Amino acid sequence: RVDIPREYNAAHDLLARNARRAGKPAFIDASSGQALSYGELAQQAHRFANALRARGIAPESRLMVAMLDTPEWPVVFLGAILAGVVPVAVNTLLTTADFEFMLRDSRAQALVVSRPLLPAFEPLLERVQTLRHVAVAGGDGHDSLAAWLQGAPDTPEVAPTCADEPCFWLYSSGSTGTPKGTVHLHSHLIQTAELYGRAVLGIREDDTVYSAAKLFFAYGLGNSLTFPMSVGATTVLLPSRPTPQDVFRVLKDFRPTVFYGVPTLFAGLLAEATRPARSELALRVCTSAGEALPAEIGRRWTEAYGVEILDGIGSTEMLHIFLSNRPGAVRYGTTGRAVPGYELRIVGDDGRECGDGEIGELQIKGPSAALMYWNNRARTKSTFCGDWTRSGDKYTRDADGYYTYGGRSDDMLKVGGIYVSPFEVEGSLASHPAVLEAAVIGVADTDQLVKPKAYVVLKPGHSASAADLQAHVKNQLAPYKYPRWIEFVPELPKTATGKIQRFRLRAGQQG
Ligand code: 3SK
Repeated sequence: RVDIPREYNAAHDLLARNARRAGKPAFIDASSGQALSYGELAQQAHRFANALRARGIAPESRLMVAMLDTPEWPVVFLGAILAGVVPVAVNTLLTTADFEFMLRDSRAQALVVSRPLLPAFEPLLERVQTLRHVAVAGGDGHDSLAAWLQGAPDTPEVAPTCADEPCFWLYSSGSTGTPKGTVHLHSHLIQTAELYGRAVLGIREDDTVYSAAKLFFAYGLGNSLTFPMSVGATTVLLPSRPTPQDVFRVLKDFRPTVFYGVPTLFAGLLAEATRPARSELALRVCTSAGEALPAEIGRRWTEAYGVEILDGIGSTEMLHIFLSNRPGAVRYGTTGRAVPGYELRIVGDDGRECGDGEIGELQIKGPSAALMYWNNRARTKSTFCGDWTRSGDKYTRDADGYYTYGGRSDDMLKVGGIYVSPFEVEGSLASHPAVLEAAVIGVADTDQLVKPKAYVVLKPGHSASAADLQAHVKNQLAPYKYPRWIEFVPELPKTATGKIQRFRLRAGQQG
């Protein structure tokens, strides 16, 4: 556990650690090649903090950050924290309906939105009355982020925050499709940097890092911002969706030493017809999280590129990885061992702690557990149980302390490392005029990676093709949520009380 003083501001700490590196690139935009130095980052973050003060956006109020990964993202995030304002970073892949929920739930007074994302927010600007200020990143008018920054002094003033007070929020996907505002404290960022970034990953000042997971994910936030800033390393950011070709381009052109991926992406990279040679890359270590890394993908990557993938698991609630493989001690097919500083236990359905080899729910105790879910007392109480946080993931542990993933305790799916609620996809399918009812489960593809599959019952006398239904879902929900396969069935398996038995659909897939 890292000792943190009572009076502590997370952004001030991360910037102060780099005061002597003013000329060193902190963030590089891979699309333009433009770099923001540590000196410029500090100056612009203070400008942003002063711009918030000038607009009367008071400490403890919320600011929504809906931004693509560019060097302006850390300017806004850190600047808000310097001013004591609480940034709420949101998934940019979501829909207007999702953003409306999160704006109303967080009661954010201000929003910084990247220009390409503005159309999704435009219908909300008048409708959500609590939203008073909007700055457009990448815009050029008086409401642009550039204008906010230009009009504010860079006088360094740091809000007198405490280590134990709310610092930022991330929205965690809810099992019903309603996201949960997960409130993190000022002390949490540096805890994850010390416990995982430094002690497991061995992040160093001379590293250049690139994360395919975006900054709005807890995984991406640690990977691209906290860990590199904690030691003065350099981060490469890619604003667009990382296709395998883009990722190889970044790995070749910017030669990161640390690459943080997710299993679906490693599979996609290995499937590329033309891949760079090992000598063209400068990797020393890779990480994977989001969903369990199939052993075969790990082995093939190490064979091709001579570096290990450290498979691990974290959560939005714990902020980063608490269980991970370590360099030199990787066992593919497992998620590794507890990250020192975190305690893990496996609890059976009867509430008793499991022994080695017994399956149960993984629970975590550690210094970066979120304070609560905003506006959601019931889920806060069922997830944060005293010192222990419930993961909802099933695991077994072997005699050497290595943990192996055994599925979810609920029906949630992880698709490309992002949670998808089957209920939300079912709801979208059921809103199609031809659909009577639908059930969604996760099915492994040829790389052993889980994707949504829907079983659909059509209304008598109606017809619809799989493509029609897929297009319908894509239209309503974030694009990664659509069912990759649709099977039309005469009826769904149900209990006597009418509850869908997804476990029977899953069993049908296995057998
Ligand atoms: O999905 C994960 O394993 C993860 C890792 C780090 C931080 C956050 C998450 C959800």
